[in-house]
Amino acid sequence: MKKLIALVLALTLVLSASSAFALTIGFSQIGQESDWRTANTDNVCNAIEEAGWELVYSDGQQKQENQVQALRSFITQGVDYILFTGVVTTGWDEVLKEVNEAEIPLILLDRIPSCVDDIEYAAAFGGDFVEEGKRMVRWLANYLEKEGRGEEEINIVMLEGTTGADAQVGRSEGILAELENHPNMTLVESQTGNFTRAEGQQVMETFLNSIDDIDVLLAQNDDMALGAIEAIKSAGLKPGEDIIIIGCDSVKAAFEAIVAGEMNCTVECTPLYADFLIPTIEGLEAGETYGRDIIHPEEYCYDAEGGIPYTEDGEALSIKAADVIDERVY
Ligand code: GYE
Repeated sequence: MKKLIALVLALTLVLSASSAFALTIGFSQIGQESDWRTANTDNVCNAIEEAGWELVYSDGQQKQENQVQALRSFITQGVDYILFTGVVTTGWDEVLKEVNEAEIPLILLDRIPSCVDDIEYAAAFGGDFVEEGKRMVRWLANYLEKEGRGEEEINIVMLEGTTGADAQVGRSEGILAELENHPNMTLVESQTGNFTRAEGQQVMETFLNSIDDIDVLLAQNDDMALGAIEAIKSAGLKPGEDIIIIGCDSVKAAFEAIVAGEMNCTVECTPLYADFLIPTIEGLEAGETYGRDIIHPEEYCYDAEGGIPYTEDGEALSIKAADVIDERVY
């Protein structure tokens, strides 16, 4: 009997030593292109560590092949869960099927892959990118109306996100769809700025050099808008006055630009997924299921004065950025 107890004790020690953590979570992140991404990485990674789970983090550095490699290494390591957001929408079918075959629960967040209907996943959380694009144009139309410029011919330039990224595809779709309702608005030029400040600035410089009369900049994220602000200043123009600037994400730096009068609006896309993610993993551990719906967090729209409608029903009104800037942590 004593021998048996000793054996059980030894075995328990070996087992607990080999799994010091209750769970191991592999997180394949896209890269570090924007303030949004930094906030998202910090929020998710800190929450996993605070939950007492082991985090295996991989930064894909904007390369699909790096992310494919990371996913395969998560399978080899036998992690308990995989968190995944893909740099582009296409080309994930094979590797995500491998994840399914390995029976590792997959949680999709942020950018959803286009093969979503053909794979198994335990839960999915992402931005409503088409709606965000529509909000950018709805806010613009209602703002121009309020300024007495509702009938004016308006020239728009657009900075797009990383080509083929869910957030770029969706926001472009929403923006173009909503522009159809406003024949006085013309999209004169649109190019990618890869969701970064540096490229936002560069591309805006080329826009300013080649287009005479730019009324509005639609930037598919705030970082590109902030880069473009520098280009507009260098060209001797006043950002936020000579050119109306609308961004997306609602990061603190955009609120600061709005308060400084250099940016006009930012449509929210939250990077804070931890409050969904941690309870979901705990729920899955307890045997709960979450269905196939992609859950979109509730999001708002911020500007200098507040009070501008941006939803289809016209009921939600923009919030004054100065009123919330202190609460924004990213
Ligand atoms: O808007 C942008 C980031 O996928 C929603 O990626 C995300 C986007 C976000 O680089 O700033």
